[in-house]
Amino acid sequence: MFMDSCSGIGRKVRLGRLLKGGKGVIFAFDHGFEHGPSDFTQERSNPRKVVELAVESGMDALMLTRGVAQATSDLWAGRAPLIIKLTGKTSLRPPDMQMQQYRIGTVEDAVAMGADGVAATVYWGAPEEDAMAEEFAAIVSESERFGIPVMILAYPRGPSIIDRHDEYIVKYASRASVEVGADIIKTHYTGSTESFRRVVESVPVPVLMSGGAKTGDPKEFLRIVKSVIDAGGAGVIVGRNVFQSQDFVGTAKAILEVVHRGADPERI
Ligand code: FBP
Repeated sequence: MFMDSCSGIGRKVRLGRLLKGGKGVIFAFDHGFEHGPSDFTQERSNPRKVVELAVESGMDALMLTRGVAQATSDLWAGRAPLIIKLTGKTSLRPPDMQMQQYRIGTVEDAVAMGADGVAATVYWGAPEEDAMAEEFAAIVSESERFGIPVMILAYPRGPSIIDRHDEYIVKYASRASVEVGADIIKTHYTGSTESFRRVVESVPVPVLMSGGAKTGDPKEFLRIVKSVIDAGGAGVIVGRNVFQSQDFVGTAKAILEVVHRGADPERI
């Protein structure tokens, strides 16, 4: 028997904190950077209010940018594991530059802050795919030194991507994500339990669904979450469907029930 490397052990320990029992509901909250004020009501415009609600509702982990993590550390430290999003882009950029994410943080700073994971987006299919995949591979290499898992936001997007939710496209993006070293995949729902199961089964790492824009009917979102779990998915990484809900804590707790206890959305 060979002993595992220190960083291999660190990666397993941290992964276990993010996905308890292999499942998780991770609160995505990088929208202040990615989308800007249009995503928030005035009442929820201050990130401290939102982070406090996310922690209070028992989210398994928070995905934040470095600056928001620093400004809210008194709220999450010791209460919820942290993932630092290391890439981003604002919606203020010109339309022809919307398909490129760039670096906004380092693995070293994330580790210094006590993070259990780092994350970065790759728009598979974008003209700038090469730069993002190269950046992602560099993050994976940096993470090796620190034993911290790397999550990919695997988003098919580009002139040849007609349907971002198409099974073949999501499967390809997921496989490409494994090829560049992702430990956890966050990607789009493919529309049915059967098709999402085929995506999950095609890769050797946990796959979580990306939340997406808020659904009109909150029950509908819970049904999709249930479908992801039934498909063998490891959970969801959700932002707007929770922080744009009037009942933030109730919505978050309902999602947690479905993911961790397999609750029936019709009975919640
Ligand atoms: P949502 O659940 O709100 O979709 O959050 C997930 C997320 O990936 C965020 O991390 C990110 O800011 C946003 O979606 C990006 O969405 P889009 O690429 O559609 O603008």
